[in-house]
Amino acid sequence: MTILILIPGRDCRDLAAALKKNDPTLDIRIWPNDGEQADIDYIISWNHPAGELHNYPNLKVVASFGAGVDHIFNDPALPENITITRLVDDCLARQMSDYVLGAILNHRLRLTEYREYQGAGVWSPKESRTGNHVCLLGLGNIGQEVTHSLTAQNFKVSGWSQNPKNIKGVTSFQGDDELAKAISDADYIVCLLPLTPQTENILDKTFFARAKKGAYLINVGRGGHLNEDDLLDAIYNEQISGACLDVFRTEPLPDAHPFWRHPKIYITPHSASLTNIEQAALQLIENHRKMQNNQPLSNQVDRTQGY
Ligand code: NDP
Ligand code: OXD
Repeated sequence: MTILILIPGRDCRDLAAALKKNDPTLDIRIWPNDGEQADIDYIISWNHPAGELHNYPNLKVVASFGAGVDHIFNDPALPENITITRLVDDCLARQMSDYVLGAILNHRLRLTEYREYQGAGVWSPKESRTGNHVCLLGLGNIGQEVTHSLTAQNFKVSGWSQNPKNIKGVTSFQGDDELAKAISDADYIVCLLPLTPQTENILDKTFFARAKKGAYLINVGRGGHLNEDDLLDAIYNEQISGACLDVFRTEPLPDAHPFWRHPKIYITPHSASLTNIEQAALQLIENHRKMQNNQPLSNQVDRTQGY
């Protein structure tokens, strides 16, 4: 009964220590120092190398070290008979609420514009933007928390998901047929979808053409949701007034990428909401215990839906 932390490129000693703090009896290994591979039945993964999971003949559970699981489904050799779980926690959702509110207010109050004026020594007051309608694509654990913080700030909020939702103060739209209606009147569009074959490239030229002229895009879902060239065209044509992007097709964003220096694109380094080690350790240990006791695991991912 051994846990393997399989997160390439990250120093995982803090996570191992947090897991141990909760259960000192655990055998925890950090990839690539995995020892006897047959011991390992529970893997904590973020971007594991494709095919790697087949090295562990007794693997039962792969736990994502984040809310998203697209990095796990990216592996074309994902073993069939394993359970996949993800992190669902209030801490992630609250950070994301702050980020989305901050991105909206930054645009609304023209704070980035004023920072540029400051650099040029320009004194030029302007009216704040008045747009007040936010549409959230994705009303899951994180999306719902974001709607609460926005309705509390008196934004008009609508949302789009697969299944109907009944969230106080939120107009809910469902399914592909209602996407155009969901976004047509929104001043701010926030993508908080999981990346799946159904949602890949959803933010493309057809989508932008259906949005309200001058809408502002906030993408905190995944880079694969966005057709980057279509966004650049939509901003150039003033169909979209600008974008705040936290996630990208290639991360880190390559040096020569046009987003780095675009005056209407604000970027952050996939930091909208970062996994809190202590919170994550609690959930991971709890699920590990459930696995040992043959109980159903929390926050299981539906493999047919991909999220
Ligand atoms: P959930 O699985 O809880 O929610 C996903 C939501 O998307 C649900 O409302 C679901 O609908 C909806 N959805 C999925 N597929 C479709 C579709 N084809 N059409 C319409 N709606 C769809 O995920 P979380 O809220 O926990 O996280 C969402 C995503 O946020 C993560 O997958 C990750 O990519 C991203 N994320 C980004 C972070 C960052 O720092 N940038 C941090 C954390 C997460 P329904 O409710 O009907 O099932
Ligand atoms: C996540 C993320 O999915 O940080 O948790 O992107």
